Amino acid sequence: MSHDAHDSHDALEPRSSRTAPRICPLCEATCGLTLTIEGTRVTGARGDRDDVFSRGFICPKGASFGGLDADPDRLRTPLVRRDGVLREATWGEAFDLIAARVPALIEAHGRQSAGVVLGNPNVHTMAGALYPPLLLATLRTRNLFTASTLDQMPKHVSSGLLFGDPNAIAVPDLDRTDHLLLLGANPLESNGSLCTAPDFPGRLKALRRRGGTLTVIDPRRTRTARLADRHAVIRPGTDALLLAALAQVLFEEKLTAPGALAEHLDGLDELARAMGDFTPEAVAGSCGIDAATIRTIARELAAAPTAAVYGRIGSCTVEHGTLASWLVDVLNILTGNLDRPGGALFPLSATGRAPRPAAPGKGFTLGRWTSRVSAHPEAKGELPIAALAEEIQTPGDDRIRALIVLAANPVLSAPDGDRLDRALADGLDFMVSVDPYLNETSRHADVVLPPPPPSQSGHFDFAFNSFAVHNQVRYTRPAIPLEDGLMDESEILARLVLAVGGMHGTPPEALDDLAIGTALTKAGAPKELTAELSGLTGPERRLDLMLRLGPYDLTLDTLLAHPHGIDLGPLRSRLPEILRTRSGRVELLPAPIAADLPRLRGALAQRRGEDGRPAPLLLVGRRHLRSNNSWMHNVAALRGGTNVCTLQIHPDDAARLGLVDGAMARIKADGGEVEAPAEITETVGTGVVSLPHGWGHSRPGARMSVAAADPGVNVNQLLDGSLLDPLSGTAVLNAFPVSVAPAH
Ligand SMILES: Nc1nc2c(c(=O)[nH]1)N[C@H]1C(S)=C(S)[C@@H](COP(=O)(O)OP(=O)(O)OC[C@H]3O[C@@H](n4cnc5c(=O)[nH]c(N)nc54)[C@H](O)[C@@H]3O)O[C@H]1N2
Ligand SMILES: Nc1nc2c(c(=O)[nH]1)N[C@H]1C(S)=C(S)[C@@H](COP(=O)(O)OP(=O)(O)OC[C@H]3O[C@@H](n4cnc5c(=O)[nH]c(N)nc54)[C@H](O)[C@@H]3O)O[C@H]1N2
Ligand code: SF4
Ligand SMILES: [Mo]
Repeated sequence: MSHDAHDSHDALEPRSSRTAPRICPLCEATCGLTLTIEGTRVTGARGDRDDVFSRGFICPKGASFGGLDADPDRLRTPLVRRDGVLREATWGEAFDLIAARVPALIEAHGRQSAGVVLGNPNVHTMAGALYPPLLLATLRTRNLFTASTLDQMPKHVSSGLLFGDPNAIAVPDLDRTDHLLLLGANPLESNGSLCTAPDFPGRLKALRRRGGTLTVIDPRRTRTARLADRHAVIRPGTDALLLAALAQVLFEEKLTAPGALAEHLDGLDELARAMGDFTPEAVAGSCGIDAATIRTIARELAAAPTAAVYGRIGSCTVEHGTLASWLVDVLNILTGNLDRPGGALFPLSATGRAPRPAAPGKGFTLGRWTSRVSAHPEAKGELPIAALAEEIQTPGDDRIRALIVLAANPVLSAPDGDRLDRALADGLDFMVSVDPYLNETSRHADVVLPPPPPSQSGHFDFAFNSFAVHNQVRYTRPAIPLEDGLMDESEILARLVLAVGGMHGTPPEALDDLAIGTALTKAGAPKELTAELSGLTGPERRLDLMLRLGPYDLTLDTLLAHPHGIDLGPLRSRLPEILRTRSGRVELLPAPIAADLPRLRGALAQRRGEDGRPAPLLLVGRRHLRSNNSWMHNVAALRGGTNVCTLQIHPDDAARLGLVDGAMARIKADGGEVEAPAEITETVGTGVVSLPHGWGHSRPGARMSVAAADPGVNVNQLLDGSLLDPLSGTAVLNAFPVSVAPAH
């Protein structure tokens, strides 16, 4: 399976080399790669032309797979803190210590004294999909914090409220739509998010080639904006106002046409009334987009044979993130584009829930409990990660004392890293990190458990297949056998669950058997199915079961027989089967949304410079193609060029502030201040500055030598963690006020 005879005639490769397929885990596009392997080393990576989904596409990150895989800074043994110092240890010593400490802390201080942090790479590994649910079921703590509250939680909340299922996320039908209205996303750098589409750039170009149109709403002139028919430069943080105005125009000009959706909708008249105040004229001053343009965008959306509205990071991690996410779907509904080909559809993944008869569900409830210190409401079982430090530092019962961090680096990725850094250093009795690197966060752990490099792990996209623009399924086994001394991440996480749950010493397979038993019972499937499962490992057996219980009647063996994947067809309509609201209908104006609209009306008053004083500069983020969040700055081949931590600023603002290109600028905001070189550019409008995230690799005790040589600064140090989208608990990472001056 790992030897791909098909490619072995490639004349460019030395005789001793072989190739193996590997789905790329480095972003949401999930491209199929063909790795070249010499001995036990990955010496090359190219796009797999036979991959049913990615058809040979690859980006510079995928092409650097070998460099990342072989990074000498990757940890190869567990680290255990003794006498205050992290030292290499055996796996046995590491798990013994966890088993000795965590259950005792929970016994003494109660379940809430254990906290869990889940980072982004969990959605890129099989282990990260299969074991965190078991960890949470074992610990039963309410102190769960994940990267979702730095990212897409607003979308989960709006989907939960509209459709009754926070995971029912409609994706734009990129390959068939006639019109794409894209807000706050830059897929030419990010390769797409909550819209899994290998070669997103190529798919956007194809949209234009077939006569379709692309409108981009972004405060920056991004590479994606440059590809568009229209780029509207929006004032950061005001997408919800713009989207509400688009809805208002549709109602006012009688352009709403929900079509087949109409029979599934509740609250259309109430929605029309709620949008009444948000006329283009009323929002234009706030958004910085004139009323005529707003009307044109609404009319084009209504007139397109099919269209999709799609919003991402820049519309989520802002003050009105949930309202903006809700309005994206509202517009898709009002124009009849939700759930129809060419519009925005709900994918059906091979391990997803098999379609079942439409029936009223339990609905989606927010705020079933609140955080201890600031009483933040939970969303989808999570508390805002911006509140993690205070939950560790504030004395009291239920203070977090033991922290389990899986694939997360919140010291850089969440607001106010300095405070979290202190909390992790001084406030915890015990901390575990599962991470390949000793970095800004894991350096505080008492035990660090390193997963093997990606070439030594199997790959299946449990998460991204359900956000993919085309239904398909692919599985790749480890391309290289697990090296002596390393432990598969699934086994690491299984052993961790057993150790913290007081079952240390139980074989990890027992946990997989338990998960299989539970899944069978839940599905009402016969226990005998267990004996039929194939697979070499627990995770493979669990995958096999999920495929068998899934909607396509597949098995692991079928997948193994198709190393380049199986095409499961274009996206199809899934309403009303997907609805799980109490009414069994799409609830267009849910109560929590209605209750948040007055806050949005309040924002109408905050016009730019209305009081005569210059408006503060607003900071927005940006991503670079050859980077990924906080952990890829250690790959030498991906560094440099435009992948740098600079403050982008418009020439007029730079002149007014006395900043010259390349000179250091000091940026201040509520949470602190940082210094970065100014990059004077017209790609940002006046009044807007941009700093990328994931930088700031200057803390002692980390072991990322390449990253540390050019550390950059942590943009999230500008935030004090108090600015949140209230419905979702998501941190405001974009569109917050800063002051900028030359650094002396
Ligand atoms: N200002 C600002 N801040 C942001 C954002 C922004 O746009 N602006 N974006 C936010 C978003 S969208 C996200 S998702 C978060 C991400 O936030 P995090 O998830 O906290 O950060 P990552 O940098 O993705 O790194 C996660 C950690 O996983 C480790 N890792 C890598 N591969 C593996 C693996 O295979 N297994 C394990 N166990 N660990 C692994 C890395 O070494 C790193 O320590 O950041 C957020 N922060
Ligand atoms: N190369 C690379 N790829 C990545 C990542 C990475 O770090 N690097 N991270 C991955 C992750 S975890 C995620 S979640 C995805 C994110 O994928 P995207 O959502 O495409 O993220 P960004 O590239 O940050 O694009 C966000 C855009 O929003 C704009 N923006 C900022 N504020 C506003 C606003 O108020 N309104 C509007 N309309 N726009 C605004 C910014 O200028 C920026 O162009 O990318 C993933 N892929
Ligand atoms: S686009 Fe994403 S999945 Fe594809 S090669 Fe690049 S990093 Fe990997
Ligand atoms: Mo993300």
